[in-house]
Amino acid sequence: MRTPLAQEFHDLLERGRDRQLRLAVTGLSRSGKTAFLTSLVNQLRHAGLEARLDLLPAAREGRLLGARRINQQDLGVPRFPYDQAMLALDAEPPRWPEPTRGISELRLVIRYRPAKRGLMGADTRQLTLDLFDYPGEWLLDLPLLAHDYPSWCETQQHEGTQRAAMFADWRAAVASLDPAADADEAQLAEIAERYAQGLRAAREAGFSDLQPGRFLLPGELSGAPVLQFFPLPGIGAIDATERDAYGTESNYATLARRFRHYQQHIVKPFYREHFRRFDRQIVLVDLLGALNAGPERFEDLSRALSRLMKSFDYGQRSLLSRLFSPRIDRLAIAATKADHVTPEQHPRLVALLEALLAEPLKDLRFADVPVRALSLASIRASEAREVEHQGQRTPALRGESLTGEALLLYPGELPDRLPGREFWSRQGFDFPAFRPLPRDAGALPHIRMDAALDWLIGDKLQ
Ligand SMILES: Nc1nc2c(ncn2[C@@H]2O[C@H](COP(=O)(O)OP(=O)(O)O)[C@@H](O)[C@H]2O)c(=O)[nH]1
Ligand SMILES: [Mg+2]
Repeated sequence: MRTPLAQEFHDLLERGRDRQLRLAVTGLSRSGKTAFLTSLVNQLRHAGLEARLDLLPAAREGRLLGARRINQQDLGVPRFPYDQAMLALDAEPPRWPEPTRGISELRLVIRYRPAKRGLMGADTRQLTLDLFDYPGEWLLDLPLLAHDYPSWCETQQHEGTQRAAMFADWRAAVASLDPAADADEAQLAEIAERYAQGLRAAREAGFSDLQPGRFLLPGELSGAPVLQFFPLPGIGAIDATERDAYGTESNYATLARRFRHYQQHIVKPFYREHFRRFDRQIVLVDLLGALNAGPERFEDLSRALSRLMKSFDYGQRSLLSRLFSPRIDRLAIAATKADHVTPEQHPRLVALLEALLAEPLKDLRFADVPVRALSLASIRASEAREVEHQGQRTPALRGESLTGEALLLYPGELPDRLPGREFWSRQGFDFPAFRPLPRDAGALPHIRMDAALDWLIGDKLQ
C-alpha cells in the first residue's frame, strides 16, 4: 500500500510515461452516463475476444489484450457498480441499470501491445484509465458558480408555459415574501420546499435546466438550511445599495447567505475534487429524448447545455480553468441512444448535435481543443431491419418495449437542422423506449462505442 504522497508521485510518473489517463464522462441526468461506462468497461474487458471494436485500431490489429478493474485511488468513494449493472442487463427479462444516486469511480488497467515493438522485443504495456460516475443533477450546478445571488436569480426566470405551470405554487408563495423583512425560518423552508417540488415535477416531465441540482438529490442534506433557498424574482433589478440596506437578518440577506454557502461548501468541493485533473472528457447528450419530448423541452435542453458548455469553456479565462486548472486535451460530444433511429438517420443526428452546440463548438475551436462529435448507442437495444412496404424496401427497427411487447417500427426522419415551428407542427417525433435485448454471454451490443474509444484513448494504445 502506497502512502498518498507516494501514490501521487507514482501517478505523476505514470502520466509522464503516458500510461495513465483520467476520463470524465459528463452529461445531464438520464443522458446515458451509466450505460456508457458500463459498456466501456464491458467492451474493454472483452477486447480481443468477443467485443466488436473494429473502429479501434489496437483492437482491430489484435493488440488490445483486455482490461481489468483494480483498486481505485480514492478509497472514500464507492466503486462504480459495474457488476450490478451487468446483473440488471442479464436479468430475465433484461432491465436497464438503476439510476445513479451518488458518485462512484472505477480504475481500469488496459493491457496492450504497442504498434511498434520496442528494442526489448515483444513487450506488453499498460494504460491505467480512471473513470467516474455521478448524478447528472449535480452537474447542473456548475454554471451556478459563475454567479452571485442576485445574478443567479436573474438566470432562473424561465419562460415557457409548461414549465411555468409547475412552479405556480412556488410563485404564488414567493410573491408574498418581502425581501426586506426579517427572515422567518419556517416560511423560508416552506417556500423552498415548493421550489423543490417544482424542480421535481419539471424533471419528471423531461426538463433539463434545473438548478440547484442538490434539491433533486439531496441525500444527507435533506432538510438542512443550506438547501432552503430559492431565487427572488426581480431582485436583480433592485439597486445594490438598497438591497444591502435590508440588513443581515432580512429574507434577502438570509437567502443570499445560503446561496453562497451552497456554492462554497457543496458545489465547489465536488468540482474541486472530481473535475480537476482530467485529461479527456466526453459529454453525452440525449438529443433524441429531447426531440421526443417536444419543443419546450428541446429548448430547455439547449439552454442547459449552452450554460454548461460555457462553464466548461476550456480557454484561459474560463471559470473552470480559473478555479481548478483542468488540462483537458481532447473532447468528445456524443448523441446517445442512437439505436432509437434507423442507421441512415445517424449522420443527421450528428449534424443536429453540432447545430445544437454550435456556439460552444466555436469557442472550443478557438481555444484549440480538439473536439469530435459523434452518435452512438452504448447498449444497443434494437436491431436494424428492412421491411417491404407497398413494394418498397424501407428501413425499420425491431426491439421490445419496456413491458416486453415486440415492436417493429419506423421512428421517422430527423430534421436536418435545428427544428423550427414547422417541424413540431408537421411531424414532431415519437418513439417508444426499448428494453435491453436478451443476449448470450459476450460483449454488449453497441453502436460506435469503438469510435468513441478510439477518439478518447486510441492514441495511447499506439
Ligand atoms: N435504447 C437505448 N437506451 C439507452 C441507452 N443508454 C441509455 N439508455 C436509456 O436511458 C436511460 C438512462 O441512462 P443512464 O445511463 O442511467 O443515464 P445517466 O443518468 O446519465 O447515468 C436508461 O435507463 C435507458 O432507458 C442506449 O444505448 N440505448
Ligand atoms: Mg447514471
